[in-house]
Amino acid sequence: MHANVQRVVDAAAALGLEVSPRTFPDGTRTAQEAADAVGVELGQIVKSLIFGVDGEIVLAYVSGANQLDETKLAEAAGGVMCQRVDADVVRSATGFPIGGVPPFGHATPLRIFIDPDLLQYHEVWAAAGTWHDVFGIEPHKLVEASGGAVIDLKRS
Ligand code: 5CA
Repeated sequence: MHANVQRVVDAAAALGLEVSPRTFPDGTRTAQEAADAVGVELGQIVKSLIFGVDGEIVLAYVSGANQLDETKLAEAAGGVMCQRVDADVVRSATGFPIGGVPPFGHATPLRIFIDPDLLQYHEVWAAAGTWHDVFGIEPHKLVEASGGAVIDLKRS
């Protein structure tokens, strides 16, 4: 198992979750690639997106079918300005590369906001730390384990 994946499995265990990542050699770097690899709907893929809100790094879990509305995320976080951050900031805040950022197990504690559209599925799939590894989880477990706030974040 890749060391990043082991970190995700260990972080899950620390949260009381047992996850079984699956490896896809053709890649799961984007939500579409992950959906195609696993054979699920695009909406079932959890995008773990990092943004800066008034200088605070925050994390949003967004359904693969949706685009994040930066104004909504700023409001959800109680801030004003929301901006995308660059790959180095993603790496330092989470410990993982863009395209492999998992929903938990990060290098720094991050406030988390969750797209409610993820809750309509029995199972969703999230990155497990690399461009090739993902795991399935019941969305309500993801909400409970992450302590994230479920709040509308999607661009309409
Ligand atoms: N492994 C897949 C499915 S779980 C995955 O991680 N998808 S993702 O959507 O969560 O991660 C890719 C996301 O990173 C893109 O949707 C995009 O929003 C973001 N991204 C891509 N390039 C950059 C960049 N240069 N800086 C910041 N964010 C980026």
